[in-house]
Amino acid sequence: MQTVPNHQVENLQIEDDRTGLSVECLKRAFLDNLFYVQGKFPKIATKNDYYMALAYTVRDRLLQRWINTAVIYTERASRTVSYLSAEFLMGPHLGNNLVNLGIYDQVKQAVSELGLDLEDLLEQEEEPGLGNGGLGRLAACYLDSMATLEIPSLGYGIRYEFGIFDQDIRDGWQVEITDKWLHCGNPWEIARPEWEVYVKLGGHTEAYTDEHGRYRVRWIPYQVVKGVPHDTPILGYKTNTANTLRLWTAEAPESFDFGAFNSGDYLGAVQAKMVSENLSKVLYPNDDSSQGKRLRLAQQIFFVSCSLQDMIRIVFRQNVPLEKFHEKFVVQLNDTHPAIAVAELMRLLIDEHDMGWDQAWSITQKSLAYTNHTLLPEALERWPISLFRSLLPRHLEIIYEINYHFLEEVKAKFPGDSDRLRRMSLIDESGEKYVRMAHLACVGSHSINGVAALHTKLLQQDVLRDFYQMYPEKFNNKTNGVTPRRFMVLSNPRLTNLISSKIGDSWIKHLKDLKKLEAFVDDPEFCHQWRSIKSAIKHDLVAYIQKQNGISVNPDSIFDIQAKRFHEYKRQHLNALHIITLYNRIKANPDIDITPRTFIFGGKAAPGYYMAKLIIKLLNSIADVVNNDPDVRDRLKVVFLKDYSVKFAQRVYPAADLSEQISMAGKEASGTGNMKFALNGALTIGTLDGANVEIRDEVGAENFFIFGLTAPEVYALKARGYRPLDYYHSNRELKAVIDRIASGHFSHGDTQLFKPLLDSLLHRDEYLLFADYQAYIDCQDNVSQVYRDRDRWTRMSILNVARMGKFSSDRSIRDYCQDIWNIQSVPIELGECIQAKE
Ligand code: 7GP
Repeated sequence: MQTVPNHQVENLQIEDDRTGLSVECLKRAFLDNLFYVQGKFPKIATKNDYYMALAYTVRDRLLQRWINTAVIYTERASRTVSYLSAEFLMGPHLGNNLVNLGIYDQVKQAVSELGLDLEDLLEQEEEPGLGNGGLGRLAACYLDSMATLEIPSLGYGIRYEFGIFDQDIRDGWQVEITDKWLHCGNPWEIARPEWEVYVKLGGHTEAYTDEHGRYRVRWIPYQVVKGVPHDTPILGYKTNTANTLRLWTAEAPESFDFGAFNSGDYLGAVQAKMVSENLSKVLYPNDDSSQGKRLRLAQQIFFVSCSLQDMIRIVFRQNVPLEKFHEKFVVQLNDTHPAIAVAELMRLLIDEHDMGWDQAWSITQKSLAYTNHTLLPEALERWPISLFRSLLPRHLEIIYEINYHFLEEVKAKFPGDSDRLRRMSLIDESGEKYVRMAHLACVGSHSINGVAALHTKLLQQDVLRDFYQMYPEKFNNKTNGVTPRRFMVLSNPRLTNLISSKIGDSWIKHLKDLKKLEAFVDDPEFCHQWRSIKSAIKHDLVAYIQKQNGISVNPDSIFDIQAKRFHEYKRQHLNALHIITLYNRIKANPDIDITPRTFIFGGKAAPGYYMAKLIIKLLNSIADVVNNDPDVRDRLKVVFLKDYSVKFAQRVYPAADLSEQISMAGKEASGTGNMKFALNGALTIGTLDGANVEIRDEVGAENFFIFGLTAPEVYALKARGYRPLDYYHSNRELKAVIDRIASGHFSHGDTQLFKPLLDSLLHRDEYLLFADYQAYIDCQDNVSQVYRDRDRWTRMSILNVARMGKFSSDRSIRDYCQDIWNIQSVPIELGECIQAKE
């Protein structure tokens, strides 16, 4: 109910159809939006029309909160977090907004009274897949937590026209299809053309002397691109805070085309427009690897420059002096993709806003903070100097100057250590020259963090060791977390309701409260309910698999799931070796007593990553043989679920019994899927890598299936000289598995198909599958044993959930707020401010 200021009718209370939350009001608003926004009436409306009408109905309710939030932030000039990320993997908005608004049930009832099914409408949403995997999804979880904790924040990124490709599987191979997420329109965003900004690219620089006789540099670009912000409100869970995700689209500045148009060069003018628009055309589909492409660097400077200019606009609008930029904003760099911010903020302050170097440098360092997300050398971004100079000539000059001052500092701290200077320089001069973006990020930030305790330790000891020795005070750990709103309340309502019926619902905002579940672990009735819920969810997935893959699956089998990007270090092929081991045991002894298992895989491979795609082909080939071999008698099933996405993940996590987290120790920075599975009651089989270490510490070693070499053991083995062939020759089961693949058993007799994969394992095995094979098989045998004791398994499952409190993204965000951002919450009251402003 809202008060309408009206001088004739004081204090009249009406329920506004754009804000009211009652079922009647939602129904009216829904039909109104169908009519006036979609331009349809029920008789001819499509499902998509209904989805859009509902989305607009929900958006109206968001807008009320969003505008109130904006007014309060503006009035108070609140300190704000800017989260800069090339990826935001948001997942579908509608369901999440219903949960966070607290109107899921009302809306379900409203649409059902109109003869529609809410689940059906939710299915309609095309998710914005503007990210690859872990890093992009983490950014999305953090936006949810910042809004829930009422922390003023802005997410800044790129509004890619094509997000991550859709994956099809043809003849077992991955095929990529362009993702057209915008083709039905996006009801969640609002364009803000009035806040457009311009970004320069290419050209050259010129020195000049200004009117005060100071040495200055002017940049004459080859091209200018316009950035137009598109804003999406990000609502917190049961708060009035709605923060903003601001994504930039690239356009050609109109004025630029006129010359070409007037001279009759119509196509030339259109060409310039196309070149500009390319900048926000497509997401690079690589996870954990960097390609060094010009367009990618152009995307990075594009969104970073747009975002920093936007922050400066806000600073001025709020009458904050530019010298206090770092008091108004703290800018978190999500890996090195936005690391060019170091040079760009310096350039804006010095060249465009007349600031001196020292002051600009101090502001830059105080504003920026850097999160590293990977230990893989191939993912550390480096740009060839020639490319850098041709696209960003002014930034290169600034980077040289930063480097000069920085190396002076290093010399002062470590006199006479020229090798250290060479290692630490922002410029790699060992062969072709490169700019090292991680070094730039380290030097230009006041904080450097890893994403799990082990990861941060390895950064300090290895990847960023020199920087740790130089600036130990900058380093800190921020273990990742996930939002329980999307990954429990929305995706697993049955378990959510059971838990809340026992311990109340405070855990949704204070995940540590799940601890109270421990009191029920010996309650047979509760354990029974727990198990029947898991079973019901598994039945749903069985139906889905039947429909999607035409495979019939035994719902009582262990649902053993590995869902994540395909990468050799994540070792989906180690999982494959286990499947074939079981298959071989059955072939050797058809009556063997094996605990039935369903192996489920989901995930995409980077289109140019041949080996990852071959692993997908291998899994599908194994599925074909195992699922159809009469000897197997339904004891094993292998299912590859295509086109893994956030929407899809929400369906998969709740159904898992066993979560596969089997990367080679020392390679997975954290992992976040591991947390989502465990939160939904799956047990983990995993190596001591990334956040697995902390998950095991929390849930207790007795509730976790750990195996394999530790990170120090991996280093030691590699240092001694690792010989995979020795394992092959000395391990009978391993040899039989490899020989089975080599024989063409899974490839219709083709002995060449998987040879590249086998050769790589037999002769290099960079990720030590053979070294970990026996430990993995033994551990899996133990899993099968434990699963037979249903009571024990259920108990372990409950304890896993009860002890997951640490892994809420709310906890991560609180840690960032305290240790890095120095920022407090700003609660939002509804109503007062819009009207107060009139
Ligand atoms: C991922 C890491 O691989 C994963 O371990 C971590 O949980 C996640 O980030 C969030 O911190 N990294 C990426 O997705 C990625 O693209 C390259 O890293 C920069």
